[in-house]
Parts: sequence; C-alpha cells; structure tokens
Amino acid sequence: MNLIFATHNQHKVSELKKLVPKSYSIFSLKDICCFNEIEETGSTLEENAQIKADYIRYKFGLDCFSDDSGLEIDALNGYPGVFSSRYAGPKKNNDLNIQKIWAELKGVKYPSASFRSVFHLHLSGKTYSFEGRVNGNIIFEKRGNSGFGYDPIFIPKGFNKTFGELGCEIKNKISHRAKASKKLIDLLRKCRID
Ligand code: ITT
Repeated sequence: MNLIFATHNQHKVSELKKLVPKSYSIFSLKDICCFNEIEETGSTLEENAQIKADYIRYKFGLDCFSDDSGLEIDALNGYPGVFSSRYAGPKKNNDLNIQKIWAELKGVKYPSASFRSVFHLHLSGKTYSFEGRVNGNIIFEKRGNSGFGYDPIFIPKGFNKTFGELGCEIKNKISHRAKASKKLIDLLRKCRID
C-alpha cells in the first residue's frame, strides 16, 4: 500500500520507512512534488498535525497522514512543545534551539521532558488521530550523532545514553514516533489495508 506522509522532514521519513512493514511504501511531500511550506498556525500538536494533513487532502485530493511532534519540558511548562522546530526563531536553527533551552533551564538539575508525536490520518473519507510519547531527561551537552533535532540532548527513561547515542534501531523501538506509527499500522490493518 502507498502512504503519503505530509512532511518535508526527511529524518521523519527515514524513521517511518523503517517503522512500517515492507508492504507499505512511504512517499514524502517531495516525492509528490509538493514543495510548498505549509503554515503551522495551530497552537497544539493536534491542530498542526491536522493542518498539514488537511492541506494535502484538500489541495491535492489525496489520502495521507502527517506528524506534528515536539519536545515538552516540564520545568518550561511544556515548552518548546509545538514550537520545537522554531523555538529560537523562524529560521528553524537546531543549534540555536538547543542553546535557548539550555539557557532557560539554567540551574535545573536533570530536567524531565517528553517527546510527543501526534499523527493525523485521512483515509477513505474519515480522519483519525494517534499519539505517541516517550519520557526522559534533558542533558546539558550534546551526545551522539544519530537521529536529528533534540536527539543528542534527550535521554529516554531507563537508559543512560541519548537518542543520538542509542541509534535508530533502539529509538525506533521506544520513541514517540514508533508508538504513534504502531497505532497507525494497527488501524490500517483493522481496515484491512496492507
Ligand atoms: P514537518 O512539519 O514538515 O513534518 P518539521 O521538522 O517542521 O517537519 P514539526 O513541525 O513536527 O516538524 O517539528 C518538530 C520538531 O521537534 C523537529 O523539527 C525537531 O526539532 C523536534 N523533534 C520532533 N521529533 C523529534 C525526534 O524524534 N528527535 C529529535 N527531535 C525531534
């Protein structure tokens, strides 16, 4: 089955390709020649996930799913959350985002946080939403080169290495995106689409 993933983020695409069974083919926005920036005007992950999936459904007439995700830090009242990609400004600079988080967390010992991912799916005239979450802690140095975004500063609960150090095989067993993907695949299977 072909699945259109309404994202421009190639890291998300490569994770999804490893997360879904081989019988599913994932196509990104680039693959369908959609290069438009979809404005994320929502105030929650749920709203932005819906905005991205709706854009493709109604502009291109295609079923698809989207993922809006973010890092929610308890000591920052859930920020950067929905602003995770552009926390330090609209240029979406990952290094600056991390620097800003460290500055705001100054003095907080081993801050707790979670990654949360919300998927929005359009399928045969119906819509569905799935959530995945992984809890952990933030560290004040970058460790590991695997993954993307905040992976080098996030240690998932039960581990002593960051997602950046653990690599995609372990991340894909426990991550927020892995949990949301599992719910997506379960639903597609229930609808007997595979
Ligand atoms: P699309 O909107 O095109 O999907 P995006 O990167 O802008 O791509 P989001 O709006 O969902 O995606 O922003 C999510 C940001 O949260 C992302 O850019 C990372 O900074 C961070 N993030 C989300 N999931 C992550 C993960 O698994 N590991 C590290 N950082 C992550």
